[in-house]
Amino acid sequence: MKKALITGVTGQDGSYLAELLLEKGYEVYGVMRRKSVVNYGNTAHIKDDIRFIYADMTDVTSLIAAMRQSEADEVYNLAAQSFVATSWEQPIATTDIDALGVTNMLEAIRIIKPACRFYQASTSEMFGLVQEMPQTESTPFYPRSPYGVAKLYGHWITKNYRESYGLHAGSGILFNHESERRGKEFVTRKITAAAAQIKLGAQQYVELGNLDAKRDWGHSADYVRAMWLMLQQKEPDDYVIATNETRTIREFAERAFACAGFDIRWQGEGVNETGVDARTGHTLIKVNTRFFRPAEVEILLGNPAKAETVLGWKREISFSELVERMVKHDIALAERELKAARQS
Ligand code: NAP
Ligand code: G4F
Repeated sequence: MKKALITGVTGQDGSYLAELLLEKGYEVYGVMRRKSVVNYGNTAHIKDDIRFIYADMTDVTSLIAAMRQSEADEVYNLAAQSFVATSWEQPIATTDIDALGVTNMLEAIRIIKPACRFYQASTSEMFGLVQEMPQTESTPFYPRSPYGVAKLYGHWITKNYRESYGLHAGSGILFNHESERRGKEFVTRKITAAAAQIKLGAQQYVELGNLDAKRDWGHSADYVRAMWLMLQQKEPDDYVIATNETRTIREFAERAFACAGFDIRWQGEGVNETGVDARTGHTLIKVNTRFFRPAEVEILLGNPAKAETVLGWKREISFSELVERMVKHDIALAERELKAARQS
């Protein structure tokens, strides 16, 4: 039985990856941070199948202990301060976790079990101010946030440990991927949760930032398969995982609100733009500059040709299915919450 250690197991990707590895018969260990109230996050439904280890990416001794306890054959380093906007508010913590945390994990592997295979969660945010379209493994990087800069360090240190020590270490350069388990501060889930609340009359409208930004969106369940495939290859390497389709935030909102039964029409321009329901005339979307970023990544579009050819990876969940799944999930969740509130 293979043993895997997942950092960030309680997050979106960590939970889908844990499910995948459990299905494949792995013994799954998960790094979890100590909290004042015990919270298994997205792994609550499989918590009895995961062996949790309390550790923190900023504490190398805890990661050495996690390696010693798990004797992992594969480490998936998914832990991060992953919200780009917060990286301007907490640049030092973001750097400690997302940059130095990677070196801490690599050192723990090098000291305890150098034969262990290592996956690093790199990101399309490293392309930032994009230098070519679409982006591939050879596109030059130009990060635009403290998060992107920290992740670029993590990317290069992984490559460096591969070349310096011969570790089986590689990075997945993953473009945005969402799901029913996405954090509610990210724009897709913010929109699908709002569409559900508005449908049930619990909210009037939602405020968003830059509606013109474009993202290449896939589903997390598809993307964790690529992580696993990467560690099954004889040689370690880096791969872009993306859909090769890009859409604006505006388009995502139109599709999500349509799934909830609304028909969005846009009125006004710039900060005065609003999304109005064609049937009722109600304003459902407003722009608030509070959600604008000091430096924006205007467009991301990834070419996953290398992953498709070498790994045999292919995404299975389309954009429209992704949006539909998220909206359906959030409507059901909102209905349960409303029912519980009425009963209490
Ligand atoms: P997520 O839902 O925000 O999960 C992040 C995880 O990291 C959580 O389990 C969190 O634990 C943990 N964590 C944060 N700080 C930690 C620390 N100091 N020590 C230990 N654990 C810590 O993120 P995700 O969307 O699943 O993304 C997974 C990884 O892929 C991240 O590295 C992210 O940067 C990267 N990535 C994501 C995307 C995307 O579109 N989703 C794209 C490219 C790359 P708590 O539960 O305690 O907060
Ligand atoms: O959903 P977002 O916050 O995701 P972002 O910044 O693209 O980062 C995500 O994807 C990265 C991969 O490219 C990951 F590495 C990272 O960990 C994370 O998972 O914002 C997407 C876009 C941005 O351009 C933002 O300015 O949506 C725009 N946006 C417009 N209104 C908004 C909002 N973003 C948020 N979060 N909230 C808004 O109201």
